[in-house]
Amino acid sequence: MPEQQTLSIIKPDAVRKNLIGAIESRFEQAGLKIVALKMIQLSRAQAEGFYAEHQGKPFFEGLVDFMTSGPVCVQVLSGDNAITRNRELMGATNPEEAAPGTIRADYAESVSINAAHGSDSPESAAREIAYFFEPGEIFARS
Ligand code: RTP
Ligand code: MG
Repeated sequence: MPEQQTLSIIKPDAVRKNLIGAIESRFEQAGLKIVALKMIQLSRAQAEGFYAEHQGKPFFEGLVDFMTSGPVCVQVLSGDNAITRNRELMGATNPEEAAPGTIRADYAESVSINAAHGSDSPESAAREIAYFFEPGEIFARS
C-alpha cells in the first residue's frame, strides 16, 4: 500500500467532550503518524471554503454553524493507505450506520454532529492539507 497523507479534523463536539486525546490515540494505535497538528477556531469563511463541495445542500448552513461553534483540532495523518484507513477508523457519516468500535459509532451524536472529518480521496487530501498547513508545518517522520 502506498504511503499517503490525509487531513483529519476533530470537530467541535468532540473537543467539547474532552475527546481530543482519545481520538488522536486511535490514530496512533492504528499505526498512523501525526505529522502536523494544531487547534484552531474556524471562521465562517474558512468553514464555507473547506466544505465548498456541499454549498447549496440543505444541511450546509447548519454544517457551517456547527463547524464554527468552537475550536477544532486539525491534523495531517501519514501512513500506508492513510486516507482509507482514517475513513475506516471514523466509520460512516451517520453514527447509526457506523461500524461498532469506530470513532463515530462511539462518539458521534448524529449525522450532523459527528466528531471527526477525514479526506475522502487523494485529491481532497491534497486540497485540504494545503488549506490548513504550510509545507514547513508538516514534518517528515520515519
Ligand atoms: P466529512 O466530510 O466531515 O468527513 O464527512 P463525510 O465525508 O462522512 O460526509 P459528507 O457527505 O462529506 O458531509 C460532510 C458533513 O456534513 C454534515 N452532514 N450533515 N444533516 C445531514 O444530513 C448531513 N449530512 C452531512 C456532517 O457533519 C458531515 O460529516
Ligand atoms: Mg466529506
